Amino acid sequence: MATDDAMPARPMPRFPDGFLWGVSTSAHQIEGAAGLRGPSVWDAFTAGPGRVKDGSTADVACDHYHRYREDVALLADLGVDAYRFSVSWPRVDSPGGLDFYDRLVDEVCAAGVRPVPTLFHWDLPAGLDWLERDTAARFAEYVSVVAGRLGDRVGKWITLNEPAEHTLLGHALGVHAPGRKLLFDALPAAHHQLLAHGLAVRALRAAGATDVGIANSHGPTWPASGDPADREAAEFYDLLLNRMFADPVLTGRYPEGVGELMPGSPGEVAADLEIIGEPLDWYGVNYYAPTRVGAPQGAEIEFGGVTLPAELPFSVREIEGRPLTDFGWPVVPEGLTELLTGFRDRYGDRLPPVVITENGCSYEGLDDRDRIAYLDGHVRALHRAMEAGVDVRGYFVWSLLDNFEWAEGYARRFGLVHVDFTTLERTPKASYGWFRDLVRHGR
Ligand code: IFM
Repeated sequence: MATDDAMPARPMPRFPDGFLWGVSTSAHQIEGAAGLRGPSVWDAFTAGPGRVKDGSTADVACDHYHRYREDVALLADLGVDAYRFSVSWPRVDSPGGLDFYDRLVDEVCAAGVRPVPTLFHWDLPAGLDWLERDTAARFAEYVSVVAGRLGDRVGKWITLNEPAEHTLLGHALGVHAPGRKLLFDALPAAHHQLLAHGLAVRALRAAGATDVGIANSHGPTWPASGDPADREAAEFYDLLLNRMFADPVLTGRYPEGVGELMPGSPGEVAADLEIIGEPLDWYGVNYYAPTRVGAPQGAEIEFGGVTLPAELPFSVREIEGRPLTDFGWPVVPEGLTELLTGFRDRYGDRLPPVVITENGCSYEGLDDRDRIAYLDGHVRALHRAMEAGVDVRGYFVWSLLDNFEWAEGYARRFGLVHVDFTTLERTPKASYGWFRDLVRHGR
């Protein structure tokens, strides 16, 4: 717990007019009402023994499906400009499923908040598989249906959330749905999601959308030492987490050596990259922490709740001397400045305006001063990147509500609002009040 003198006291720098302040959630993590939608890969995964640490499921979660009006009232009171939520593909595939998003979008708009839907946040309908190329085409069809229904009220769209995590955790390491442990054979799942992204951009534009982005997770990669073996391992990790997902989207090319590993002939991959590199109106960045990486150590490593196998060509090392969140993630606000200025330097004119689509931390308690200190530090770090010339247009806190934190179950609390998972009562935390003040001031 932070002490009082660790609490932010300095005035917050001013952000430009029109800067978008928001909060984020995702369907599977908050909606519940599992009986009113088809199953997703996450339902099947969660049913397996030992997959979710506290043995919980997302069947009820925050019961947002039934309590969305209460949650939108919390948004309105918070005073945010925008609300990022996700649309559940298995719900849209079920009778009456799209009606829910109709009601939600109406309610959000009536509260004076801009709805920002993400079209895929990991809850793939059961029976579909990102290892199959056809899933990308099916995604584009689903996107057209959603855009046709909500496009009269939704301006800003997000195609995918964090294809890197969905690939690495879900297909390579097996700790998220669908639970595959393919290591590098998971790469087709990455390519097909990226193709789905490009096809979705085209489908959204065909439906009249003019404000389309993606939410990719990124973080600086710090070599464990100046030793060439550590540097090489860190470069490899940077490729895996950052470049493999940013390069194709922003430049229409994979980093050297990666395209050859993707499914299809060189000509087919090149044709896919034309679609994947469809220019975006803005680029979403989810930032939590940097990663310190060294040469492999020939042993399994515990990292952020995940056991990394010994055969990986890198090892993740502790970042020393930093406070840790309850999840064990180091708190490094200046990593956000470094990331954004680094992206600007790496991608130059190809980087459209950036929106921070997620940033946040897991801490227990209602008097969550550690969360305030975390958010305060990161908002200032963001401002420093803007002063250094990076064009950043918005900042979304992850998350509005405590929710189902995937393989961690309900044990990790990221919300500005506490949820009692027995009574489902919502209670704003101290950080909610802090963010409300910031949003007012930032305007
Ligand atoms: O809860 C997740 C979210 O679904 C994706 N980004 C990271 C968050 C915290 O782990």
